[in-house]
Amino acid sequence: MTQYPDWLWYDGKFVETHTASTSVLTHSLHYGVSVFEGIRAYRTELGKTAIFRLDAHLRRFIASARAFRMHIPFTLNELTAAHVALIGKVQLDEAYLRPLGFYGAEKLGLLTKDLSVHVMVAAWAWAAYLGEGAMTRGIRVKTSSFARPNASSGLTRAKISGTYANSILAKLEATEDGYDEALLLDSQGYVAEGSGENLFIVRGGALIEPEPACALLGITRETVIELAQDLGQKVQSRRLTRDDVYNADEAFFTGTAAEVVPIVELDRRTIGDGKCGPVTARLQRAYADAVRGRDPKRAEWLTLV
Ligand code: PPE
Repeated sequence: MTQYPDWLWYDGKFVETHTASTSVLTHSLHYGVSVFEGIRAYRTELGKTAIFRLDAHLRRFIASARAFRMHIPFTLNELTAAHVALIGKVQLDEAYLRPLGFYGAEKLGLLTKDLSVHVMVAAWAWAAYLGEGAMTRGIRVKTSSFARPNASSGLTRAKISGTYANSILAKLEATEDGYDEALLLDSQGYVAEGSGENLFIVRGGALIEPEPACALLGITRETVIELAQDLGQKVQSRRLTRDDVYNADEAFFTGTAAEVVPIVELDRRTIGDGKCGPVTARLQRAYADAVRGRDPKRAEWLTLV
């Protein structure tokens, strides 16, 4: 079980975690419309903890809500201050932060008008998302029988809890079949993303991402693209099929929780030589340097606590 710290931030105040609760008639619990983010804070070389790309995450949080016409009753500045203060309150120097915006319990029924909106932020230590050793050894992935919902059946950029019913089905299927993670295709059969990560492949020296038509626009993805370009790496975005991944020289997943994780097998096909490849390793190092304050060019990505 996760050991959550004693305090979280709830509607503008610090509240003791064991008393922070909501009604079973909470609207978001019934219909899955709540917005959330996953953010990491790292101990940096500067001797202080820093939250990585907090501004980008909070802007996506507000945009996810806005797309559902949910009004978050706190400003970007107030949310920023809440995240910074929470890290201090729980006294963690490395943490995963989870803001959640959700509708209250005034009434059920699909119309979300006149419902209150609540925001909570929790922080806890969340180590190796895809298991110990995933970063170095790499992971085994299975193509999911569940497709990622396409752009005509909902909102694909919004980070909404309900969308994760699809991710959970894919993750359950892959892990129960003995794999570490699932790869979801779009409804036409092209590669979309992992259950909680974006995908990249390396082929003939080029870094290629699947055209993100129905995937979440990951902030780690965007970070890795910028870092790759800094290193003089060519980056392309195009439609990818499963066999593009099978026959790639390297493949990896990116995500806030997962970070940069090599994929060494898809559907029992070994990718490259079955080890973390050199481009992946270089980007893992560049990412670690950025989040830990060792890359002066990227200081603007850090919110010091
Ligand atoms: N796709 C999906 C479906 C996704 O959930 C994530 C993040 C990403 C891509 C990568 O996005 P970004 O973190 O902005 O680079 N998944 C979050 C939730 C994980 C969870 O299990 O909960 C995360 O990594 O924090």
